[in-house]
Amino acid sequence: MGRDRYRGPVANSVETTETPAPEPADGGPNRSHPLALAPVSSPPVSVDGFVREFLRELNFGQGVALSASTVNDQYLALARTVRHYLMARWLETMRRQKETQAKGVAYLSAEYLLGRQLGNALLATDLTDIVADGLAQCGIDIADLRAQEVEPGLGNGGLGRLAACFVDSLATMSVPCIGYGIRYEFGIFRQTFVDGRQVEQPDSWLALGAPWEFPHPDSAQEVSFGGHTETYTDSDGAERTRWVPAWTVQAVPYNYMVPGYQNGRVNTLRLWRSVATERFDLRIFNSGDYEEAVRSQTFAENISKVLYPEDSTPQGKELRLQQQYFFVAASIADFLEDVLPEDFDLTKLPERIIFQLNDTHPVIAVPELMRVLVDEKGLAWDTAWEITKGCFAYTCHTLLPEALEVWSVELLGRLLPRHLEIIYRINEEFLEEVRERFGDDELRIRRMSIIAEHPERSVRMAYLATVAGSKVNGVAELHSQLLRDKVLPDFNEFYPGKFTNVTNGITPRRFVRLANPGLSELITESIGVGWLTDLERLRELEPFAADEEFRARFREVKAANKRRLHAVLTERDGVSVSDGHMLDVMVKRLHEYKRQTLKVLHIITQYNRVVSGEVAAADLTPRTFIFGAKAAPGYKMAKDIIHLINAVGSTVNNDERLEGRLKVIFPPNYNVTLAEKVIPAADLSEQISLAGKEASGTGNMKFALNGALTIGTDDGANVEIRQLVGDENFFLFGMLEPEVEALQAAGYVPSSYYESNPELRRAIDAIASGVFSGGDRHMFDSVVGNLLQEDRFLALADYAAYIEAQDKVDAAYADQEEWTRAAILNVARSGFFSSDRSMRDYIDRIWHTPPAF
Ligand code: 26V
Repeated sequence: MGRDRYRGPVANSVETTETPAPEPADGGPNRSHPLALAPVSSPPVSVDGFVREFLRELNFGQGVALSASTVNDQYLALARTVRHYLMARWLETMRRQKETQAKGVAYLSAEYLLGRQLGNALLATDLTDIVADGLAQCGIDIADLRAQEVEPGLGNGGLGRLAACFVDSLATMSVPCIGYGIRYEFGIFRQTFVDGRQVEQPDSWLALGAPWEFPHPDSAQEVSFGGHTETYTDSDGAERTRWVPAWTVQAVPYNYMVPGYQNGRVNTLRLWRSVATERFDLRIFNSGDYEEAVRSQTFAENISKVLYPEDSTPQGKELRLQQQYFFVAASIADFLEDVLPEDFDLTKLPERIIFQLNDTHPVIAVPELMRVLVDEKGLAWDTAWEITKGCFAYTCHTLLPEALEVWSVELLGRLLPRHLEIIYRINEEFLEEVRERFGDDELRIRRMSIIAEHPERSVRMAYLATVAGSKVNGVAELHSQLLRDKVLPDFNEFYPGKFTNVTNGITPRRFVRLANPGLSELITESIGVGWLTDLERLRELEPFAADEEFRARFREVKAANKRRLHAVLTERDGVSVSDGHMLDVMVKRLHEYKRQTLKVLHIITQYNRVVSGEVAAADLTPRTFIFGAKAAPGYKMAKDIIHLINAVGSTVNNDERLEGRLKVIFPPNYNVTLAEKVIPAADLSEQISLAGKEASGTGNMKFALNGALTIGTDDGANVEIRQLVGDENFFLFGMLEPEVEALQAAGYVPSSYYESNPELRRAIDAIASGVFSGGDRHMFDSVVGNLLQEDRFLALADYAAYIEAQDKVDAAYADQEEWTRAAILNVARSGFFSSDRSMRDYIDRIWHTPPAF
């Protein structure tokens, strides 16, 4: 399959080219040709040099003259030109990695929410100004080309964006990393609203061209499914097992550059696409059954067709398990066969690689590595298990019990029969160890078994990951503690030292430097360069909080960011951001535990205060509320809440009694691109999940680093944000996690809060009486009924505290000098939340992968 690789000298300095090797006798490519050995050169770094390269790409790559080119032609040509500037670094990174075989990370993630690539590539190469100048000479505004890029939305939310931040940080810190994942043809759906209700459209992110990817169909891996297993005796007389699969697909790798920030390193993200195997197809084609052959092709290509848009409730869908196995099997084979040298001693594998499991989605990699080592490489089970345990670590991203993945034994056995056998054996040996330690404590055995018996026999993927992983981490202090104490306490007792915390982080390159150039410039002017790769240096901004002139400039940056957002939203959705308003923002997936309804109740409360005459409109702090949220297409309550938000918005926005002092904006299709415009403009960050439910949150960090103040519960990373920025610079409200538990244990009755709090009652009554639905009293029955009867996430119990905190926000905002001081301190004290720091924690405590060069 064209797998032969270049096997000539590895050095590619010009000196080695003085005595060129002779032409190969067979007339094949002369791989020792001096020009082939010379380092790939970057295009000249000058405006003229850039223009030449750009026009060459436009003419020869895109096949159009400048005068005839569309914006998309220009964007594609620009993207390809910019990637030329990264190419030499990429090839050099690969060459050195091959040479040194330094230990690296293989990040296994079903999702990467990358965001647009162009701006990041320009930043990494420090070419932004040259390119802008060169394009201007061609009569092109770089902003128009940036706007042309469709972001690859290959993730749902926090977990996918985290993966993207992590690979950025590893490249910037010169740590060897290969990110493995799936090249979905359709990423997260495009959200539109029809009469205020969410309607999903396919995300055709590839339709206009994909200039950042490098397909390598010749390096495809085969991935098999189904069939049965057989035992046989090998030539040494040993009893062995082989898997006889029923069908096979090809996994084609698509490589993406992951450039470090101006450090000469470019790591690789390798996403797999499924296509039908030639062999399989040909057999059927030759048998004359054309239709069946086409069907099988479609079937194979389905695997990487679409990202599952659920982000909390696993549906146990067969295609999803196929996706999971597809990408990890391809990745492990790729690593063992194509990345490692041929003669590699597999017992040394843990010294060379750590496979990081991003949640349970890739956990089927554990039995897959065992299968490869035992069945294919012929290692003894115990040897293979020792290797496997040294090669995996597991990150858990949730606390919701319903989000913990399980796969029915029936499905797993049908799709991956050999893997099920391996899981059974791992479980058997694990439970044996548990028995040795605790005796025949059957209750404990049942609790800890990787195989659950009820409601149907199934495999608990989090348990499998915990047993196999060298470390298990949560994503914020509180989350990790709850993971140890509440979710996996038996395992914590059984494996002392295995559990650890790594608090999440975000990349300051994208979320400060690119998203907020105004603030970045102000920071650099004040504390100098260097903070972007050493974010704790933001501490040096602290004294500036007391400087009136600095505060004025900081406010001007915020105001400019609001104007920029206004321009974006006007162009995108035809809505305007009112001047002089506080910008109060809640952007995240729509989920009941995140409590968007609480935010809605606050808006309605303010509305009612004016409409009832209790508060004069003129006395309201002018606020614009911005929501951004996608609901999983099958999550009815989440979609009903979206409908409610839009309905409240249109009522509030059109009620003249408010004199324009409250405004609700809900731009559809919130994504990374929009986040980069919304977050820098925000004054107030809404982080109001029920305590104990949000594992970490990462939006919360982005807001703090961009100078918004947080109103939040004691949940996830909010806890650490508040500790760092100081109580006085954070609006804390709501029950603490133990109080939540106590209330639930005592029997929570939401209606009692409704009965006893007149303002809450009035807000809910307004929904129920049709104020926001043109008099229709039933439009929002589901939401109202749910709040009054169930309210699983205790929104009503936290309502009073929330409103009180919001009133404090209004009072605080009235003093702009004090507010600005607090905002500056939020920036100065949030350097901890750089994903560079997260990476350092993983490296020191879990991976042991030092920087390579
Ligand atoms: C979970 C599932 C469950 C099975 C069905 C499909 C599916 C797809 C994605 C996910 C991931 C949801 C988990 C997630 O995104 N967790 C978030 O991770 C963030 C990064 O650690 C963290 O900040 C958020 O608090 C956490 O909700």
